[in-house]
Parts: sequence; C-alpha cells; structure tokens
Amino acid sequence: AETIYLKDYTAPAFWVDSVDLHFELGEEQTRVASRLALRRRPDSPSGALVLDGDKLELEQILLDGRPLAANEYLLDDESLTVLAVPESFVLETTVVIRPQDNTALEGLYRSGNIFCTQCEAEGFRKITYFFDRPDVMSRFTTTIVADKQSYPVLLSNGNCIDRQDLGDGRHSATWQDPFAKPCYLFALVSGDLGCVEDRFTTCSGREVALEIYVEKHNLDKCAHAMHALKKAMRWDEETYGLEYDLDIYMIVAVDDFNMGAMENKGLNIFNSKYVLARPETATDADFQAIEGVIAHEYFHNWTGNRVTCRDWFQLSLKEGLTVFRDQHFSSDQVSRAVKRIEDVCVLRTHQFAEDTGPLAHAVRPEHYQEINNFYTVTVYNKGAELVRMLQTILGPDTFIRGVRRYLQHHDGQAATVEDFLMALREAGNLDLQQFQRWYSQAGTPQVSITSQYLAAEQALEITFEQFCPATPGQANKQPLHIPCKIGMLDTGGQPLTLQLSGDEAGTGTEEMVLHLRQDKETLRFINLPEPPVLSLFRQFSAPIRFVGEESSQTLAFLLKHDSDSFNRWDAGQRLAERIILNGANQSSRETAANDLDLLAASFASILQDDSLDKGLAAKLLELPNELYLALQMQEVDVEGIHTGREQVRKHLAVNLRELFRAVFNASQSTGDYSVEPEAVGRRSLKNRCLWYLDALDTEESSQLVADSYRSATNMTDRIAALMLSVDNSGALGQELLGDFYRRAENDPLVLDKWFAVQARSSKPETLASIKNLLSHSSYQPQNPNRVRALIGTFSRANPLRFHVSDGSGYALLAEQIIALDPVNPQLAGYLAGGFSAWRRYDEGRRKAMQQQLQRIVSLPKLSRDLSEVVTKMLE
Ligand code: BAL
Ligand code: ZN
Repeated sequence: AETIYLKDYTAPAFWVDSVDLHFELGEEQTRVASRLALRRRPDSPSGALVLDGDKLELEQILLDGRPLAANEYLLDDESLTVLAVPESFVLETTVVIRPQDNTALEGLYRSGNIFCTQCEAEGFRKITYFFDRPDVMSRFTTTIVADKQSYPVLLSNGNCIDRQDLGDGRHSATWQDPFAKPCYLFALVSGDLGCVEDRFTTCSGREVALEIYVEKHNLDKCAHAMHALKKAMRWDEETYGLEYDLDIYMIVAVDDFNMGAMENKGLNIFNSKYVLARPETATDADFQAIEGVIAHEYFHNWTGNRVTCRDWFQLSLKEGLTVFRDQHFSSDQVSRAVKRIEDVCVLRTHQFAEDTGPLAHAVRPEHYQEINNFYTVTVYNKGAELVRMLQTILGPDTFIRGVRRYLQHHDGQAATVEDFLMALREAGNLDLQQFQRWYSQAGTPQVSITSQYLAAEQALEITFEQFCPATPGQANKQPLHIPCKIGMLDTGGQPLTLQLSGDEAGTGTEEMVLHLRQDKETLRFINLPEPPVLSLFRQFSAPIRFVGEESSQTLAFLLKHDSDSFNRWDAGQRLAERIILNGANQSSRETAANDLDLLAASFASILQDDSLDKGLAAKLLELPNELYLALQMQEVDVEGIHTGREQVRKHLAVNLRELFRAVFNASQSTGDYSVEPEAVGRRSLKNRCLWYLDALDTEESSQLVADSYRSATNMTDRIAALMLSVDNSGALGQELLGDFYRRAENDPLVLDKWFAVQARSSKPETLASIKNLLSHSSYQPQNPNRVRALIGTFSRANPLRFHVSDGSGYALLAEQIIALDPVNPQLAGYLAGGFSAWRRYDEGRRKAMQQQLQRIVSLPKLSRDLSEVVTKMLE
C-alpha cells in the first residue's frame, strides 16, 4: 500500500464554495446527487480535477449543466478525474450506494433500522465524489428523502430549513449548515427514533434546542447524557469563554459504531454505550465515561470543528487538546485526585505499552498508510499530556489566553500544531522551540534521579538524567523540555519551603516547576537543615518513566504523608510493584516479605483513616494491574506476574481481613443511587474491600460475594460481585451468569458486559468458554461493541489466558481477525494490536505469536488497515 508523508503536503487545488447533497434513501439502493460549486485557487497549477470516491457507482455527471462524454473523465475504484475544467464551474454527479451492505461502518451505513454516517477520517468518499481531506471546508445543504413511515426522523448538520410531504409515501427534509466545514464532519441520520428534548440558554442569552435521539425503548436512559451536555456547555463558557454557535444541538445513539462517538457539526453520532445509562444497566465508570465523551464531542465544536486540522498528521491538534479539555472538565465534576490517577493509569498501561512496541509513533506521526490506525492512545492521551505540560509551563491563565488566541486567529481554518504552539507562545511570551520535539519524537522518555545531601552546606543536589529509548525509524533522540513539579517533605512528613541555589531571596513556595532541558543536569536546593524526602513529578507533570532511588521505607513514607495525592498513590504502586516482581524472583524473596509487611501496615492505616476521600482510598488500595506490571519486565513472565499479584492480594486479605470487613460494612450504600463523587467513592471502596475478602476463598467469603450480587441495586455492585464469582471455583459463577443473562433482557450494552466478564476470567476454562460464546445466539460478529467485549477483552485485558503457553489464545485471536477483516477492516486492525508486544515474551510465545502474524500477512487479500499494522509488527 502507498505511504503518505507529512512532508509531501500540498494545498488543495480548488475551493468548494458550496455543496448541495440530495439523498434518496432506499432499502435496496440509495441515490446520492451532489452539486459542487468549484473554483480553482489562483496559486494552484492548472490541470485535471481529481476527486476522491471509493467504489462508487456513477450514474450521471454534468459540468455546468452539460453531460460529460465518456472520454472527458476517468473513473477507478478510488477517484474520479475530470480531464479539463474551467476556472470556476459547477459539477453535478449522481451515484448509487448500498448502505445496507456496508459492514465496515464507514460512510453511510445502517445500524439496525437506522441510516447513519461515520465520515472521519475518510468515510465521505464512500458517499459521493469529493475532496476527502480536512483542509477543504465548504457550506453544506442536504436534502434527505425517505419513506415516511419507516424513517420519520430525517437529520443532517445545521438547521432544518424545509420539510415536504412528497405525497407518495415519502417525505423530505432539507438542512443547511451555516458554518463551512470539512466533509469528515458531515452527518446524516434517518430512522424511527424517539427524542428527548431540552433547552440551553447560552451566556449571551441565545436559546439552543437540545435533542437526543434514541430507539424508543431507550428513552428512559438519556437523562444522564442530557445533564452532562448542559454541564459541558456551561463549563466551556465559564472556563474558555466559548459559546455554542447553532440554534440546535443533536445527539443520536446507534448500536453499531466503530468509535466512541463523532463530533459532526450540530449532529453528533454516538456509540449507544456513551449515551444510554440507568443505574441498573450502567456502572459508575460507564456514567463517568458518558459524561466525559458527551463533553469531549461537545468541546470539539470549537477545538476540531470551528478550527479543524490541515491534514490528518495534525490529528492530535484536535484530539489531544479535546481530550485535555474533557479530562479537565471531568476533574471539575468528580474527585480530582481519582480522575488524575485514572487518566495516568490509562496512559502508563496502554500508551507506554504502545511506545515499547513496533507500532510506536509520535503524537504527530510523519507517515501512515491507513489513517484509521492512528486513532491511538498516543495521539489522544499522550497528546493530551503534551497540552497539559503546556498548561503547566505557561500557567493556567496564560494557557487559556493562548488557546483563545489560537481559536480566534484560526476560526474557520484548518490549522497545524505549529499554529497552536505559536498562539501559546505569543500569549506567554515563552520559547516553545524545544518543547515542540514532544510532537515529533516518539517513545517514553526515562528520567533517572540521583541526589546527594551535603550536610555541611545544608544543601541537596539533585541530578536529573533523561534518556529516550529508540523507536522504529527514530534511533537517536534529542533532549526534551520536561516540566517537573517538585515538593519536599521533612522527616515528620511536613512540607518544606523550596529554595534553589542562586535564588537567594527564595520564593517561599512549597512546590515549584523545574524545567529540565538537558540530557543531564544538576540542581542545588539550599537551606535544608536535614535531608528531605523528595516528591517528584507531582500530579504526573510529564509523561515520562521515572526511575528513582527511594528505599521501600521512603515509598511507604510518601504513601502516608505526601500532600500530592497522585504521588501518594504512585508511591504505593511502586512499592507493590517491587513486592510482586521481587516475589517472583527467588533471590529477592526475603526483601519482598519485608516490603509486604510495610505495605500491609500502610494499607491498614489507609483503611483506618476516616478523613480520607473514599474514592482515593479505593485507589490507594489498588494493586498495579498485570498489563502494567508486564511492562516493567525485560521479558514478560505471564504466570509469575499473575501468581505474584494474587499472593500479595491474599496476604493482605489474610492480614487485614477484619479491617477490610469493617470498611466493607461501613461503606454500604444508603438511599437512592447517585453518581455524586461521594457515592461513587463509597461503592469503589466497598468493592475494593470485597475484592480482597474474596481472596480468602472461604465459605464465608463466597457467601459474601453471593449476597453482594443478590442484594445489588445497581450495575456497579452487581458486576463487581459477578466478576469475582466467575473467577472462583464452585458453581456460583455459572449460577450468577445465568441470572445476569436473564436480567439483560436483550439490552445489548448489558449483554456486552456478560460477554466481557467471561472473557476476562482467570479460570483455565476461559478459552474453551470463549469458543462456545462465539457461537452463542447473542454473539454478533458484525457489532463492534460485542466483538470488543469478547475478543477485545480476552486479548487485551486477560493476559494470563490470552498468553496461555500452548499458543491457543493466539490462534483464536488470529482466526477472529481473519474472519473480521473483510467485514470491518478498522476493527480487524485494532484487534491485531493485541499481538504488538510479541517480541517481549519468551521464545515459545514469541514464535507462536509470530506464526499467527505470518499467517495473517500471507493471506491473499488484506485490508489496508490490517496490512499496515501486521507488516509493521513483523518488521
Ligand atoms: N473524532 C473522532 C471521535 C472523537 O475523538 O471524538
Ligand atoms: Zn475527539
């Protein structure tokens, strides 16, 4: 396949002043007529007009009203070329497409009985001939014609300007979007949908109609999404001074969707997973994800839509910034400490993993074959961390001014990362030259710290050394500008005042940001009568891997005393990691045993601390997950990690059982279900205690799990207990699974959970049960949520069973990928990522995974999505 390079970017040759689309939606075929008003750009070379079009069936083509003769244009599977065109003209085409056969879910397709679209990144070319690139922005008018009875709802971007009853059983609606936009933001929805309506008054007093469209039986599951939308709209006004710009904002939920959701102008289309929720069907995490994704898509209205990307290499310009904004918004709604820990956990578990493998890429990659493969944790979540560092470097007020400046200067334009950095630089009068490397340099930088206390001088010297391992295509790395938020504690755990040598006056602060810029540099802090305890990279101030020199005692000390909640949690994680990984190693067993006592004592005091935020307590009591632990080993020891972690869990359970039991009892919910942080924290602490108590593996603990399941009044508690029962020996798991299935009542999102729980089970039978589930009547291989629930969960969240040593887990994944590729290439490409760490395993597993990759790559016909990732993995 062809590789596309950032350096080859050229501006488009034409402007498209207006786009008029006319859709006739049918069961067998859909006719799309398009009328484009085109103008050649004065600075562009003369030549043919080339439009993108992916396997379209052209029925008619007119230039300025005149039908073109066959020798005046060329057609192939990817494009339409009109050989000679004037400077300014109107091109009309009519094509036929078959949305009902579109299983790739890109372009116009059907989800159940609903017609819907997904055009980002390159889906529009499957609908009609156009410049399918984000830097061609035009004004769209869209008419939809469909059967009135089957498709009473007809939606597109902007405002509805006309409706007609066509008298023949069909009706039509015409929508006009007053804002110029790239075609990836085009949307169309048509179906028999119910609507939840509300209103929002903007800061300048304009009334906006808010509408959420869902299948009618889901109308009772939209309240949370609507509430989140209104909060997000207000928050963006209050935080960034950004007001919504149309009279209507619509959200549609569909069951078949490749992504989480899509920010189409004025008409967001969502995976129903991120809209529908009731306490009995959705967990606290689901409720929070809905709030976050609703906000994310809403925030795109400015960061993405009003100012879009020049080309897809700039994807993080809108995604990193918008993830940053949604994380900030969510942290204003929930427990700030817990939210930061969760966000970092995603980054360190998944993005750091991406960085260590063959698919490592920069936040702004320099080449790609299939852009679908770059909607990654690196572009999204590391991208958000870069924006977060910019905020740290500039300070919150200057940062907001810079973002506003960027949006003002580029309103209605397609921008680049440089444009963004320029606006921030101008707002802050700061040099961001070195910082820009973060966008082009891939990999996780490692920062090692050594320190020396100079008693005679009452000073501490800290030496920072940064190093970034090579990634594919980038052997040598340059030093980065790394902001390090630092604090120090005295031996009593009290914060110390920081004073850098050379800053004799001192600023009197207890926390400051150090700007690390060199491979190696030493900083000297003065006026320290005793050796302090360092708290570095507070709030995870940079997306780096930090290698400290702390003793286990120091980690336990930080876990108890650090005023920075993130570093408290991280100290506990590092201590637990040390114990689990040392426990697997014969020679370090004794150290591990001593450390374990230290950890148990720390956990005891957390459990006894009534003043602690319950959600934070639950986090502090969490052991590092197996995927994260795997990343800390040169060669992954699959069983050692699982066993080591289970042993620590059991040891803590045995030693602290009374405390876990007391906190479990004290954390029972009272009153109605609520998603307020206090209630969420209480449930997570309760279920954390249950997780430990379950490890006791006694009659009593099993009864506690069963009671927890049966008395649950919400999905959070029910699924937590179900998960434990499914992992245990005994018949309880099967019994509860049966009950859970009956309760699901064909609710697809609840059924997804039923599949995922079984895919995640650590029991040896898991692989066999997954094979059975693949032929279960509720398994739907064409539904991405269902595939992700079963195959995605198994291959990405169940390392113990996926990496079973005989390679059968790998064979299963490969078979599913192969079967899926012709159906949904984007999803197949994503699933193949399950193999990306193959080089980090022992020889047997390595060979087994390599064999499956070779099996895939040798297939006669592979999608571009799958071929790119598999080829890169084998390179
Ligand atoms: N733009 C694709 C979905 C999202 O990130 O919002
Ligand atoms: Zn986004």
